[in-house]
Amino acid sequence: MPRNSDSLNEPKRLGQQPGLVPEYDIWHNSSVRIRYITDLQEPTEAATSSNFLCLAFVSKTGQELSYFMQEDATSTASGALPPVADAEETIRRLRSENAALREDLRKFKEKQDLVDRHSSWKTAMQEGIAYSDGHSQTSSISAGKVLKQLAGISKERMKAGRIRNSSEFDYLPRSSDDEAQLEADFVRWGYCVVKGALTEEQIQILLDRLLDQAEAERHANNAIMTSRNEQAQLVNNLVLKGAAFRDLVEFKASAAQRGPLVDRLLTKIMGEGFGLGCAHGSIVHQGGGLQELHIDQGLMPLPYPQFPFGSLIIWCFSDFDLENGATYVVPGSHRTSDGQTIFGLGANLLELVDGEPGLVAICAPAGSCIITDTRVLHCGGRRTVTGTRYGMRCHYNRHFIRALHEQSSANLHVPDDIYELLSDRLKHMMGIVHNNPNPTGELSCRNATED
Ligand SMILES: O=C(O)CCC(=O)C(=O)O
Ligand SMILES: [Fe+2]
Repeated sequence: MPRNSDSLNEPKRLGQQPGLVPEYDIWHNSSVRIRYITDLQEPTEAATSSNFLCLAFVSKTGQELSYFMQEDATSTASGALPPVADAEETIRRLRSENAALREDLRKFKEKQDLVDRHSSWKTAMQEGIAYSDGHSQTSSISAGKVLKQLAGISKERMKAGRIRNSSEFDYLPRSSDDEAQLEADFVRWGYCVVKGALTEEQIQILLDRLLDQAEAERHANNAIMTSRNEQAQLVNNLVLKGAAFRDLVEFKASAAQRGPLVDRLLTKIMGEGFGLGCAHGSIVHQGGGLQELHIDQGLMPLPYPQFPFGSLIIWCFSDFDLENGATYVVPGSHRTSDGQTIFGLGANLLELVDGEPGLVAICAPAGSCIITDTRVLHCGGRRTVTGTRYGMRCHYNRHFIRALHEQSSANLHVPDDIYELLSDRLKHMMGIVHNNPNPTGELSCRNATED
């Protein structure tokens, strides 16, 4: 679950540049070069201003002309930007980066083919240890490289009006309280929507606490703003921030009337004793919320087994739909009917995004709980109307997996007064249970025998 991915991946709008495209965004990641190794041809036009390179691309069908501005790679987000050398040189550089990425992908594919061929012991032994790249935390075979295919796509599709509401597809999950239906939806589409998971009163209690906490964090100058211009705020580590959140995290019916049902479904997904990855409040104002498409088990090296490592659930305190800022999802991108995980080195993710039903906005009325498979492609969607989308996102992991991001350290720094308030189950979920408060330390018989 990428934290702060809004701020990392969202384009930075730097204002108007006369003589170039009338309005443009600049990606901080490498969407330009990625884009033309996937569905677009090489750049057909180029123009430079003092700071930016503008590239024009024609899609394979020849129908769409898209413009991208690329910030000079050596520039910083703030302060003066150095001039781009010239268009030809930059295109040459992009071409060579493109070639390197193609080579990367070719190697990945080769590796995948090797796995598919059930390589012999001889080849496996010759290849040596290749479970990671030996230095980075996520390894060279992490999901990140595969996901680069999709850089910029959520924004592009959103801007082009190509994302439809899930309610337009009669076969996609609707909010339901029928447990068998919820299971079927989850298996088929990689998510399901629990109807009336929270009563109106329960929403009010959670929302009041969230708003109060969020405002106080802004006043204390330690608010986490995840979209530019303060269009979204993330209130992290909610287990430390209120009894209502703690009760919700452990599915008490007093906090969420259908909490026990959600708990049962999650136990079927991850087995008993699953842990808490993180628990966040998500506040999305108009213009905020957009993330890059991703999966929520991306730190796990590939290839994946036939089950998800966890589940991200979203308690909706407001209505979710395309305009209100719904979660975008590619339904069915998590697995095939015979149980194989789709996400992998050779996967053509763009084909899934462009397929049927493709990328859709999950419609979920306030009070619903969206439960997702960590393998399904999805991202936060932009709220385009006035007002605010409120929700709480909780990520749960299988028992043996460590908590994510700041939660993993927050779990270890629980103030004593809060620790006293935590139930046994919460302590277990957070990985801070004292199963042996008096562990045996270093022992020796030597002194005893000498005496
Ligand atoms: O807030 C949302 O709609 C989705 C957020 C998400 O995907 C994430 O934080 O991993
Ligand atoms: Fe996510």
